[in-house]
Amino acid sequence: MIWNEPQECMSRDNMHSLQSRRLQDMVSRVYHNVAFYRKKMQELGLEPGDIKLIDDLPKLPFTTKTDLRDNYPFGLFAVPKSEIVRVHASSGTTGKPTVVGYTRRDVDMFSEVVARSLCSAGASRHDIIQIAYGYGLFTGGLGLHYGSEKIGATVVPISGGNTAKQLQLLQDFGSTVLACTPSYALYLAESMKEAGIDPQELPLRLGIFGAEPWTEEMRKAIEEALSIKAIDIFGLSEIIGPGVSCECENQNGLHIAEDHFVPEIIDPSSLDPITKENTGELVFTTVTKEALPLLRYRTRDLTSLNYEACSCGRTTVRMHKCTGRSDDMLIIRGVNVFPSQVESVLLELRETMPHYLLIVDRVGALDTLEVQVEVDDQYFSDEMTKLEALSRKIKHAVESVLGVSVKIKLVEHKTIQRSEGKAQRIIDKRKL
Ligand code: DLL
Repeated sequence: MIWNEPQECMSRDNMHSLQSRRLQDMVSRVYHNVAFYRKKMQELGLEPGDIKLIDDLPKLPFTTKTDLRDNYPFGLFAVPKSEIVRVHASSGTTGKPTVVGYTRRDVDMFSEVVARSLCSAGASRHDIIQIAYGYGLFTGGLGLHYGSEKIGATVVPISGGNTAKQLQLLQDFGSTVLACTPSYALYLAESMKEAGIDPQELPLRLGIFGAEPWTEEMRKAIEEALSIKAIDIFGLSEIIGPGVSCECENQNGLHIAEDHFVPEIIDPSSLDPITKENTGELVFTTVTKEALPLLRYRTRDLTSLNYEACSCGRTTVRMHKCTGRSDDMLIIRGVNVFPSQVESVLLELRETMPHYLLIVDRVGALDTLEVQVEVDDQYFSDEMTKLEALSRKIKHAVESVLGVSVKIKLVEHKTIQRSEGKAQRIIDKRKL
C-alpha cells in the first residue's frame, strides 16, 4: 500500500516545482530567523530572493555537524522555544551531543514520513509492530512509534535490550513486524536459537532495520535466521530521524521523502555536486521543517541516487543502500578500507559467524588491521592445523578484497560483544 499517493507518486516536474516553492519559503525563514544562516548567506552575497529553483541549491552554504555543536544546544532553532514540543539528541562519540528540536508540525511530518516508510516496507494496520529501537533521546524508538500508530498498527513499545522479554513478547503477542538495528536483529535470532524457538513457528514476517550500515550479505543472514523479509530504513536525527528514506518491497534502493528532504550528492573533497548516479557524500536540505531547518546538511554518508521509475509506483528518488560513512573509512597504510567490505567477505564464508570486530593499531610507523571473527561451533577445532588452515583461508579472502595485509584472530562463538543498538565494530587504537 502507498501511504500518501499524491506525494509519493507525483511527476518529476511537479516534484521539482513543489521542492522549489518550499525551498524559497525555507530560505526566507532561515534568513530571517537564524542568525547563523543570515551571516553565512551574507558572506556569500546571497539574499533570499536569489534562490528561486531547486537547481539554485548549489549556491547555498553547507551545514556540518560542527555547526550544530558550535551552536549547542538550541542556537540554530528557527522558532521561539515555546513552539518546540520535543527534543532529541544523538550521542556522538566525542564531546557534546547534537541536539535537534521539533515543533508540533515537525512531529506530524516525522510521523508522516515514518508511516510512508512502514507502508512501503509492507506493514499495515493489521500488523503488531514490536519496536526494539531505543526510546529516549535517540530518534529510533519514538520515531517508529508515532509512525506505527499513524498507520493504525498495534505498537509494542518495548524499546531496546531486555532480550529475554523481547523473545517472550514475540511469542506471546505474536508480533508480525520487528523494528530494531540489524545487529540487534541478529542477536535476537541467535538468542532465539539458543532458547529453542523456531522462527518459522512465529507470526513474525517483516523487519524494519536501520540506524547503522549493513550489507546485502548481512540482510541475507538475518532473513534466513529469522525467516522474515528485512527492509532497510535510513535516517538521521539532524534531518528528522528514521523515515528520511526506506526501501519498498522491491528491496532495491531506499525511496527518499524528497518533498521534505531534498538530496544532493557531492564530492566530499572538492564539495562540488557530482553526477547523481556516482557515489559521493549525501547532502540534505530540509524544505518543510520548522524548528531546525537545515541548508545542505553534510551527512558524511556515502551513496548514489537513482531517478529511474520504480515498479512499486513511487516516483521518489531512491538512494542506494548506504554501506559506509566517510568518517568510518579506515586508512590502512594508505589504502581505504570500509568495514562493510570486511563484512561482505566474512558473511560469504560458511565457517564464520556474522560477528566481527576490526582492531586498528600502529606499530612503529606501520598501521595494522586485525580482524577478529567468531567461528561457527561446528568448525571450531582443537586441532591447530585445522584452525590455521581456516585462518589462512579467511586472510586470503579478506586481503584479496581489501588489498592490504590483515591479521586474522579466530575467536569462539559469543566472544564478541553483542549489540542491543548500534554495533561498535571498529576499535581504532591509533586515536586513543
Ligand atoms: O540512526 C535514525 C534512525 C533510527 C534511522 C532508526 C533508522 C532507524 P542518528 O543516530 O542521528 O539517527 O544516526 C544517523 O546513522 O548518518 C548513518 O550514518 C547511520 N544510518 C542510519 N540509518 C542507516 C541505514 C538514526 N539504514 C546515522 N544504513 C546516519 C546505513 C544508517 N546507515
